[in-house]
Amino acid sequence: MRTPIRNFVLGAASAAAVGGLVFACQSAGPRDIATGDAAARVYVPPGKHDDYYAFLSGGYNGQIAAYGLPSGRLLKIIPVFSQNPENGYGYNEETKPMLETSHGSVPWDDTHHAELSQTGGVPDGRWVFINGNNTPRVARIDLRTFETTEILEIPNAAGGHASPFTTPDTKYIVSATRFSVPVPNTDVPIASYKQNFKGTLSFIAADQPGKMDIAFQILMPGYNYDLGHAGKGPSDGWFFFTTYNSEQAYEKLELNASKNDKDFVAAVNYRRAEQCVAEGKARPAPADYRHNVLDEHSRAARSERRSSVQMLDPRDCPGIVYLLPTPKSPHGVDIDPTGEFIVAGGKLATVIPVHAFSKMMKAIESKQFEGDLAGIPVLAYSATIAGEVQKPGLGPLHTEFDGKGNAYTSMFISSEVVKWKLGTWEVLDRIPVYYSVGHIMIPGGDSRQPWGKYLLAMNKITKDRYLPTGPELAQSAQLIDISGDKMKMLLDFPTVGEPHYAQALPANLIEAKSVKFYRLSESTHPEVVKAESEGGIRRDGRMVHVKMAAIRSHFAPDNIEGIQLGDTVLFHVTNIEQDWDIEHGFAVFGGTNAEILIGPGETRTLKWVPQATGVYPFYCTDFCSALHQEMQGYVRVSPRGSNVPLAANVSAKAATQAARAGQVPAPPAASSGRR
Ligand code: RUQ
Ligand code: CUA
Repeated sequence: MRTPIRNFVLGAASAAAVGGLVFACQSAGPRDIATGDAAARVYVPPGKHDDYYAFLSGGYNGQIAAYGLPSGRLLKIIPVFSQNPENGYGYNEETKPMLETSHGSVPWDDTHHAELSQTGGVPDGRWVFINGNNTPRVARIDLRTFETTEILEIPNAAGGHASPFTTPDTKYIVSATRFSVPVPNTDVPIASYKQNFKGTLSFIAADQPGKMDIAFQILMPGYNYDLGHAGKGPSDGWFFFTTYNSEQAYEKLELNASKNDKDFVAAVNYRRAEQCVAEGKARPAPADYRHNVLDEHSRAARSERRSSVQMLDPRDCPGIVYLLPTPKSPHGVDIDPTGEFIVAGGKLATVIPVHAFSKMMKAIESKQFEGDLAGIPVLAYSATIAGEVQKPGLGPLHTEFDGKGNAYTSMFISSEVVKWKLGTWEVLDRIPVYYSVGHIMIPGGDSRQPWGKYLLAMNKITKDRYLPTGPELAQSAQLIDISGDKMKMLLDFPTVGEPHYAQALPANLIEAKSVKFYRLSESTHPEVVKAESEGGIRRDGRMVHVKMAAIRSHFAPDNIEGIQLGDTVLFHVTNIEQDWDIEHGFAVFGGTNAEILIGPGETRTLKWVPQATGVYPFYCTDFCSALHQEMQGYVRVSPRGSNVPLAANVSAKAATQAARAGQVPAPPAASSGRR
């Protein structure tokens, strides 16, 4: 029996059982629980690769972080919904359209759930999807390039939390609204919640890159929708969502949304929904949303507006949704690898309830209904429940599976991971985690084929675990060995942002297809330069376009004159290298923008509006070569109406370097009059 080292104060002034769940940490230091050989089990020698890629959501940093496991080494931060000055994502002209929404450009979001694409119910390493929780969006990240290539806004929704979980074939990913809102959203009294507020479940066509769209939406009662997972095996064709706030409270939810003993798992027969749509039972509903795609060849994004969705009311399509009563304010809903068990994490429940899919189907056949809500049949709890895990701990949130008949559930309040057996529901083991664990992740642990060697616990609070960094401390992940009977703590590592869900898979499913550079010969960017001689400058009214090549270790052109105050300058910089990992950066003195980081073979555009006359240096920000510090140039800004001619010259130095490298020195691209 492990000694608890923490106190959790269930402190609510109201004394309501559901009042504030206040975390308290004793000052006594945590005991060393890592086992003797833990270091060797996570040690990846210099020059060796990790066995797994792990993709952790960044929470309120709006990004995804890719780590190697078991080492916990951070490999890359992939910007998704948030601008990233480090590489110019969302700042350069090519990627700005990715952040367009019906509300305008939204340069931030709250990413929650990373979800790998699947084939046959198994992660396949093509894409990882992630949701934006605030302005509901889903994004596709291409795992050949580790970049965000597509974003779809979700209309008729507010807060896309139950998202973007995938069907076993990636035909659909889903997004359910966290907050119910008027659909369509209009000016109504908040007190008319019960009458006017609705939830929606969106099924998003996802298997064609660049073509994500809302396949259909299902109109649901005005509850909060929390999480979801697709069925598989026998339950393939069904999708399960948790709901809470079946009380339909719209104020003081802490209290008012925690009154009912049970809320629901909504079971959706999406094949039936497809039929109803095909039979014309959905109605086109007005919607306003954006679809943003990064073109593979120009590597520039475009944003398009969409204005309608197919909306299905369950009353018009009986048999698409059933409600399974589930204690109490359930959070996660996780389907075991066989597809039979539906595990709900009732965050205020004292047990972990597990529904059986086969029992659910029988209950539907024999109409064991307790009633209906907004035309949706409510099944009897006793008819669907397969078992309850007794005394699992406090605050069960999320469950993952090891593929060997075991389940692992995170306990937020009692800060532990609990291992239990599917079918007998007995608790087999528990391990403390530091502290307040949210999601846990086993590579493939929500799929048909978990690679059940490690479990990663993602913790919300670290308190005394790391060197202090002022009032805000790191969040952390902890790697646990689950290959034996007893769980063994292996490693702690701080994480970026506040991770929620994560996904991981064997590295070989991604490693071999990783793109090394973008082919210059295939670039269709309108301002690409494929050789230094193609650099130049042109004026279009008050807009000046500079086309520039970047190659070790110069820019061509590197001296620019004839810019006037009031001009907007667009630097279109092409990195003409065709070599792995040779990036160049570009930043201009006084620029009110981020830098741009340009991958080999790509073109990125930095917008600059000079504010005063003078001469401004620009330089490469990425230490690319021995002569990186020489990789620079100047822009001259003259008064409005000045007679300094527009000129973009290759300096003598750059010309010599080019000649040495066997390239043709570029002639001055425009009239070369220098003053
Ligand atoms: S949900 S732990 Cu989105 Cu549990 Cu974060
Ligand atoms: Cu290019 Cu430094």
